[in-house]
Amino acid sequence: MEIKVLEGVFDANEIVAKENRGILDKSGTYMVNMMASPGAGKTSLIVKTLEGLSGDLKSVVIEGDIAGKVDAERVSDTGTEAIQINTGGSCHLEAKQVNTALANLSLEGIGLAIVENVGNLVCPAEFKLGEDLKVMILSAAEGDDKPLKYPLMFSESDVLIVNKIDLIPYTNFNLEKLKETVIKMNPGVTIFEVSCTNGDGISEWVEWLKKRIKG
Ligand SMILES: Nc1nc2c(ncn2[C@@H]2O[C@H](COP(=O)(O)OP(=O)(O)OP(=O)(O)O)[C@@H](O)[C@H]2O)c(=O)[nH]1
Ligand SMILES: [Mg+2]
Ligand SMILES: [Zn+2]
Repeated sequence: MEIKVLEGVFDANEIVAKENRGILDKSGTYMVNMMASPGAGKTSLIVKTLEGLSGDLKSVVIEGDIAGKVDAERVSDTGTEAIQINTGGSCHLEAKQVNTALANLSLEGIGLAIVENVGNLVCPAEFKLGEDLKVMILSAAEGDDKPLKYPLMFSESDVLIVNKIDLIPYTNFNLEKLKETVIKMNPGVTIFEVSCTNGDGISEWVEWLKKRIKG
């Protein structure tokens, strides 16, 4: 019996990702894809980032969730336009969903689009969205062994943000060990250490992002 190989699924995604890239280039919009497991602090970091950027850059947020609009509401409360994608069960975002979101936003004058991917440490890393920057967040509460168990996201990401560093004293999380493991897997990665709760490290990340967007 002939075995079907589903390579085409990814090819089709890449075609739409390139289309997204074209749309973003036209409007001069920088797009960040934020990925992490559920509850690591994606929405918290997005809100902190928007606060840090205030006035410097007009932004929009594309929220990906299986269901609900809780995160889009949290972002919208900051005064930034947010659009919610409900994947209806799928555990990652694909380029076509982002394409639809981009078509429903007015990108004129928008310098930054932040995408919050579905909370999942596995497959969001496999799907290009047309982004400029892949950012992954790992919270200290999740353990320093995660790069060894979920290698793709750690090796694919341009930036690793270690969040919830305020919790480190209450855990066995070894920050130095984590950084050593990740750098071995991904020597080009840029690492930030932050707490969305007390604001530690947020300005370093925001300043770095601003410079990166300016090119
Ligand atoms: N102690 C501590 N708690 C944090 C920090 N950042 C976020 N939290 C809390 O962690 C929980 C999850 O944060 P969210 O920002 O909703 O996480 P998320 O990754 O967007 O979650 P999903 O969208 O459901 O995948 C919330 O109760 C936050 O208040 C932090 O730096 N320190
Ligand atoms: Mg969220
Ligand atoms: Zn998935």
